[in-house]
Amino acid sequence: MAAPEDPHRRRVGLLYDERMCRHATPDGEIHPENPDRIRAIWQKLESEGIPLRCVVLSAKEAEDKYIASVHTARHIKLIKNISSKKFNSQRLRIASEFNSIYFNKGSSEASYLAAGSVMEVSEKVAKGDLDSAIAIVRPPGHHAESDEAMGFCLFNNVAIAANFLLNERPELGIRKILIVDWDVHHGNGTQNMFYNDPRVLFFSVHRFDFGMFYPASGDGSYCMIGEGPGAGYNINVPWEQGQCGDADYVAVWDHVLLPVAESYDPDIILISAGFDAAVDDPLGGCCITPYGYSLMLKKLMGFAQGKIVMALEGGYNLKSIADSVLACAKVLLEEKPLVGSIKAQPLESTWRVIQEVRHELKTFWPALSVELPQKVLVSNWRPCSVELNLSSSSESIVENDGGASVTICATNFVEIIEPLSKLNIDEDNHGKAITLDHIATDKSPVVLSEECPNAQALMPDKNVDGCTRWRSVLSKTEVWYGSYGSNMWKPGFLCYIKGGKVEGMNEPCPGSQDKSSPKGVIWKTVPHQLFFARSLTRTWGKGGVAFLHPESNKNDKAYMCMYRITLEQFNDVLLQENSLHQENGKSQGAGAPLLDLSDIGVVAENKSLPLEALKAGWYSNILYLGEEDNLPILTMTKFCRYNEKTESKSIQLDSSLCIMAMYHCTLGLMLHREQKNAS
Ligand code: X5A
Ligand code: ZN
Repeated sequence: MAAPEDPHRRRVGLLYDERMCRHATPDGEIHPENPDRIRAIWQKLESEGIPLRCVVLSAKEAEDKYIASVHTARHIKLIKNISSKKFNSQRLRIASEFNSIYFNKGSSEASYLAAGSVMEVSEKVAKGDLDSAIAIVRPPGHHAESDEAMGFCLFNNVAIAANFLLNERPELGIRKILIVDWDVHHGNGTQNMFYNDPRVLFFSVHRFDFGMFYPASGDGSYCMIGEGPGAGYNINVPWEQGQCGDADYVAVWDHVLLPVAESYDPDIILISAGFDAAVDDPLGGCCITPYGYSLMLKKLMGFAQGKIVMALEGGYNLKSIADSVLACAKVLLEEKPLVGSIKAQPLESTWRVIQEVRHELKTFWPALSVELPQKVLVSNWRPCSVELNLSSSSESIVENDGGASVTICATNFVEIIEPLSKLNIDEDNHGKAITLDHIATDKSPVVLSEECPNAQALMPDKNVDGCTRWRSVLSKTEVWYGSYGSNMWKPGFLCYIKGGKVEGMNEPCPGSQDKSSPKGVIWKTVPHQLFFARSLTRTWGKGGVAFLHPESNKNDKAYMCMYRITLEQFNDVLLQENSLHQENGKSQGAGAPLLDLSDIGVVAENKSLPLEALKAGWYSNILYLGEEDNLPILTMTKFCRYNEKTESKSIQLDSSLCIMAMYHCTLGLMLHREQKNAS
């Protein structure tokens, strides 16, 4: 006999409808976003007896007038008609005009059902007929823009439901909606639809990889905070890399999302619940466990009186998504307390991202302006290790970095090697420092300072007054120092300003004489190629040494972090980068600056300025990379010539260095630190 109905039992809505499986690739091609996704979830829930404990609902098609609150008439017309006979011959071509979209005869119906289903459960939760709900829908929605299908998404299901509650059901008292988008991809569509609207707080945590991860635009950056009345009501947490897992997400919940939710005090929470950040997902490269998802969900149940709607977005590993949704269903049912534990610590980059986001939004959300305790920041992170695989197949870069590895195809590879093999190091002292011998064996490592006879000459340290004078003049001019390679990593770069050493450095840097912090930090791409040589440096020990190709090329792209510092500090960085500081106890940069005020005009005009005095250094060539806030962007690289003909003495690059360069460009990781860890 069935137990009497427990009056305290949570009423959890569960919506699934087989008709949403009819949206599929037209000729049965394999695709990650396929009908088995929702089938696998439903089967799993059934096998665990979940539907028996929930209120099971079936799907309803959304009405056009509600869809029209976020989509254009043109877009609605397209999705409505795309499955009809008269489009049979055009479907393929039309789909190909969109980014990552397919259509078939079932697409129209499935998209109307997905949108209508999320509306349906949202209304029931808003009313209080249900405590919470899970809508197991497809196609997903969060990439869909008002006039454009993209990223496997046709209608923006969650946005349609949010607008429906706000505009069509005012009597339900839903005035403020928190949308939490934990799909591994940025919810660009949803962001855009509510960018000016303070009634919807859109929060998305996603892989960004410095703009390289799908949908690969700047929209997912933490700078996108909303506009007009919506300013402060759009929050992006952009991961710098894959490998993020439970610890990283929970850190973001504790230090960004929950403090904001607390003061926003939403009336309902809609979760754009993609499960492609789950462990083993083929696209995401992250590693949230089912326990991690349950914790993230549990922590949200303290808001909006527990009114939570989960709408499926992405998630492409059938087992992972089924296990994750099951864990979430159990949380909503609140039958048993959570059991589990978080295995790892957050990544180092997670704290950097959290601090960036908090800094960006603290004027809107005072709870974010409290400084995070240093103890949390320094003790609570793990370094990550990177593994590189070279594939000779014709696949392109695999989107998934598998948590730690990247596969790069052989054709890309040639494209990288070819131009670099024509880049000639001048036949001076240490072109040999990056020839194949050293790269391949590391047998006779070259310690730069030993090869740098000018170092002594440069350090007369007689004229203390003269020194003080140029320093005081140059301290009044600011420039952007464009950092790449390991210097992009702020704690690493700060060693050149503040002094000291970070993990991976062989010996401490003296720092700049003026130790004040950079006045600004911005990320930017420049049309230059980044390349690597491997050797041994005094400062960094064994590992890859990054250089920027001195000539720009519009097809190249290198990620750089710009630090706003004084020209005096730039000179001190220049000295340290060329290992010319504090030789034999002498103080640095005495008589005259290496780069004076008048040189800035010269370098701006010629784009580059090789410094004779530093000829023997690794970074003797000053590059001008444009302007930001009317200040020049300067960096330093190796002095090399571009020569189509000469074969000898050109930079010898082996495959691992090319992959390092490409990997770095892609992910902005601190490669030589990893290398050191590995060796
Ligand atoms: C909903 C979702 C991913 C699109 C990836 C396209 N879309 N390469 O996860
Ligand atoms: Zn996704």
